Amino acid sequence: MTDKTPTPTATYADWHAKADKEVKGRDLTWHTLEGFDVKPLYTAEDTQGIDPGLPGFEPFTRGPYASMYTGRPWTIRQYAGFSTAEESNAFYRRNLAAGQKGLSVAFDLATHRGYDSDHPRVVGDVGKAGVAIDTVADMQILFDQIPLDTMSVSMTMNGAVIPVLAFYIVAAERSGVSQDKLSGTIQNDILKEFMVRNTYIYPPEPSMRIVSDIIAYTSDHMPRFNSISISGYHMHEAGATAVQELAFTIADGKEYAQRAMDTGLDIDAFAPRLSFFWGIGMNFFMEIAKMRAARALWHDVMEGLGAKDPKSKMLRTHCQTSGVSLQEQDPYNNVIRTTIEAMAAVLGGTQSLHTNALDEAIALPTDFSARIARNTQLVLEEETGITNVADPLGGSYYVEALTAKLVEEAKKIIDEVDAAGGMTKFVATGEPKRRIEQAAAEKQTNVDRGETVIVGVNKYRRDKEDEIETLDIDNHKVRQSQIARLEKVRSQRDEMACQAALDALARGAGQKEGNLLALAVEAARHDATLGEISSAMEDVFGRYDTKPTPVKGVYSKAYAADNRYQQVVQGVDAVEQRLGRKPKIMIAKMGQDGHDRGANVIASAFADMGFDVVSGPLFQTPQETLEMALAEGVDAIGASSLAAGHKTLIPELIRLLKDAGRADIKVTAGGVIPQSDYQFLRDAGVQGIYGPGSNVVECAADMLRLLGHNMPPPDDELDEAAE
Ligand code: MLC
Ligand code: 5AD
Repeated sequence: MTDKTPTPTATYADWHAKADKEVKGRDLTWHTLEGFDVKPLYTAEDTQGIDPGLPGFEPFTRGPYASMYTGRPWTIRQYAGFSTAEESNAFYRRNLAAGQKGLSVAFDLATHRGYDSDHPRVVGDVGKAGVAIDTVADMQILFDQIPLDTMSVSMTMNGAVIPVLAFYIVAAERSGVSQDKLSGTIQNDILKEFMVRNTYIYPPEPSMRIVSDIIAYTSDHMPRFNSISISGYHMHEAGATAVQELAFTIADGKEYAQRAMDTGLDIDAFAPRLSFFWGIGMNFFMEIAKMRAARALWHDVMEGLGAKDPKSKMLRTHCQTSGVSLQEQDPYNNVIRTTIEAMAAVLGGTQSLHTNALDEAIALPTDFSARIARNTQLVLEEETGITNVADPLGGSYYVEALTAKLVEEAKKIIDEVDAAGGMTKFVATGEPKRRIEQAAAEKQTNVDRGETVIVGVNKYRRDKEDEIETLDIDNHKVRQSQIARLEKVRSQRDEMACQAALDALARGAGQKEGNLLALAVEAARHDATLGEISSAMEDVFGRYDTKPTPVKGVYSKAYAADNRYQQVVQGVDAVEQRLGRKPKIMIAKMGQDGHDRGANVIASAFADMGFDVVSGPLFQTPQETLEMALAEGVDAIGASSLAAGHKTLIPELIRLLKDAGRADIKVTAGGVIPQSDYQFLRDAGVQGIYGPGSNVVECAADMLRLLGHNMPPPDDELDEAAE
């Protein structure tokens, strides 16, 4: 045996020399998107002076609970909601019977943005990307036969957070469960909405008051309820690096805590019920380290704010595997990706987890895809033994060194935010959004150029894809049934009492006194609708709008030496010569879908390639898109849709263009669009459809062809033709 024992005296330098020889001097450093130079080996030298402590003890780097999963596994909490309350309720109950442990409600975009289902702006959105909720009656149906005193329920709601939480409280009350018994979480994280998710309603200041009012109300009346889910997930999905996600999210948390303290609350009265939410992508160890770094950072921030209770300094989190990491092409690969991401979340010590379904890039989950997603967690929990040791990666040289590095880099940004006067002010400068968009564009160029490999997309691509079954929702039917229930509720309520409660809410909003949630609970008891409660506040606060500002220069820099890119640039030049002006395209976002990463990437890239690009604002109606397109004199409109409104909104736009005598304006569609809808859209007049994984340069080449330019096919097609 002894002759096989490695010499304990070998040093890092010895190893380096040996490895160098093996790879003939090739540099093995990995340059991550965070700007880290990850070495090919980590040793005890890299963790000198680092002591991560123990799980359940400050600073909680190794986990919030001492026993972690050895005592209780994480909560399997699948985010879901679609169509009507009846259908979503049935889906929840099927899932709970099959092993899911907690609920998590996805609301439709009409609900998010504070509109009742009968509002003309939301015709394409009702019931599509989540469940439609207009009244307490809907909420009662949503939780029918689900015991709200024992089931923890997360609700992803930020814009219309006041009416939704009020409805939940009143629905529980009507089922005999008082609010002090309710356990769960309301997302209530508005700052990241202004940065990335875009389902805000009111301007930042009144929105921040709403957050504080909810924290105050729940700390008074709902001791088991988490008042907020401070979310990095959406930054991650928008393309943020791990450092950005960490720093901006922890800084958001600090801002909320500060604001709540400013209203006179004691930090230890509310901080134990602040919770977090991370996105978990494919950079396996980075994601694990990110979760550990977050706990250490939050501990320090809360201590800095004067927290005494260890629970106030203990970061608890939900995680969701990454949606953008999943692909339309070869979709069964998504099961593998999700499994790996789920493992990272678990090894990072999450308290609650959603695993995405394999059809993520195409549509909402079916029963089939939801089952596999859920089973991914059940298998991890029950078959692998991962739960039998708390923080099994603690002490790994690499993980500990990465954790420390992430803490160090995130702290720099948090200091910068502090210097700018806190996150509300920093968000208002547009700087975090700009940095995230910059990172997203860089990430996309890496993928387009094949430096970041995505199996089945930019490498090992199949010639022909299998069709998979997807969920389709009959949006008209859902809307009709919602409208019928709205009418019934309105006709049966005590109108005078309802109006009086709404007036009191509006007064509370105007006078900056009274708790808005308490006032809304009263209105909900009198069956005021979600739209009515929202507009009572909107009348005072106003509705907030932002203008998209796509970043410049990322593509032109990354592609400076790329032939195909240069061909497109020359094509754009040629079209410009012919027209006497640059070809002009509008990137349109119609409906209440606020996912703008794709639209921004396309706008940035097309502008870099020489197109004149008009970025339409979020939330347009087809009529507003038409008017803007005509006023701007565009040649084509690229409609970006990620929330399933495409079958309603895009054909409507094309019809309006025809009616206006401008059928010559080309319309293309991009985003999350199932293959099975392609023919429908083509029949409606859509001239190009670009799903996830589309190469942006090829999209531009196609656009030139649509504009009548004789664009050569890409090189790989030429290669194939030659074979
Ligand atoms: C846990 N407990 C333990 C323990 N582990 N007790 C002893 N030993 C252990 N090892 C106890 C806890 O103290 C707690 O009790 C109870 O068990 C539950 O544990 P938890 O850790 O609080 O888990 P959970 O209830 O699941 O809460 C997790 C959470 C919460 C704190 C992160 O905020 C949450 O569920 N968030 C989910 C957010 C979510 O689903 N968001 C979806 C977003 S989708 P007690 O009594 O102390 O409470 C989205 C997409 C989009 O945003 O954009 O639309
Ligand atoms: N049901 C299930 N998952 C959903 N997601 C969004 N809406 C729903 C829904 N109604 C998931 C997707 C998406 C992320 C934001 O949340 O994974 O990428």
